Amino acid sequence: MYKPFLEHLETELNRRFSLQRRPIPEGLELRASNPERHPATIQSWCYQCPELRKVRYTYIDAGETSQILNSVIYPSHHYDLPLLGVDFLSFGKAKNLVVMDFQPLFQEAAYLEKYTAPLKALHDRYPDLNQGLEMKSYDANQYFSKYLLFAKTDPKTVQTLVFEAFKEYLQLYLQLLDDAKPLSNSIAIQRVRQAQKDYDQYSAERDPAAGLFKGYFGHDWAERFLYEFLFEEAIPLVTSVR
Ligand code: BLA
Repeated sequence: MYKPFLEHLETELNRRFSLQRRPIPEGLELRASNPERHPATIQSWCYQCPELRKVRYTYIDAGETSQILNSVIYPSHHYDLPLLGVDFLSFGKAKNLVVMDFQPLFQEAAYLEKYTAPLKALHDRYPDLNQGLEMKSYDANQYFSKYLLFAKTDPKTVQTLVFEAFKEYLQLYLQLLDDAKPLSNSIAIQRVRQAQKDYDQYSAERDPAAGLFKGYFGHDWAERFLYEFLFEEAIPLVTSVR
């Protein structure tokens, strides 16, 4: 379902950057579930280059049951740009959830104006992908912009409209990155570093995928995947004292 998206992302990134592999901790790069229970594989890729500190994407293939593409681009700490967040999920034919945003590191008006206002025109061209859905796990006012794509849709729309929107959002994001001037002030750089770290902590604690990872791949693997790969700067909360 989302393989063409993954291929497009890979092609565009490789066209613009000289990406180097960024190591994925042992055992987390590829994993298969117990095929007798619910067959699924999860595979991840991770890269870096001078402009991008961490580019990661993950594909879950559970055949007809679920197809998921999740990706986050973290720019270098020298750029205060939003992160690019992508979460495309299909469960059977019936449930297709697509989310994509320039995820702001800060919520100050001037920052939002600078980095998310350019998205508005694009956003407004995809009314069918902006359904004003309510978020249950996340707070829409933290690390999300007003111009995200957030929709429940059908497989046909995924292959057409969502794919178009994905390409355009990615293109605009890479354009913003091209135009960005690196920060030189060490306090400003430190602030970006902290904000990216806070994003990891926030996301690890709220990720609605945790249950899905546990169901397919087991509790221990799921915890490692969340805290050692997806959101490696997050510190696990102590959830039980024995
Ligand atoms: C929702 N994302 C979800 C859900 C799952 C995932 C299982 C719940 C779907 C449901 O409602 O049944 C899946 N999340 C994943 C996977 C990974 C992950 C597979 O991190 C990692 C491999 N989520 C993101 C990013 C964005 C994002 C980068 O990881 C930003 C675009 C958004 N996901 C997002 C939102 C929801 C969601 C807004 C809806 C949750 C809500 O209602 O609060």
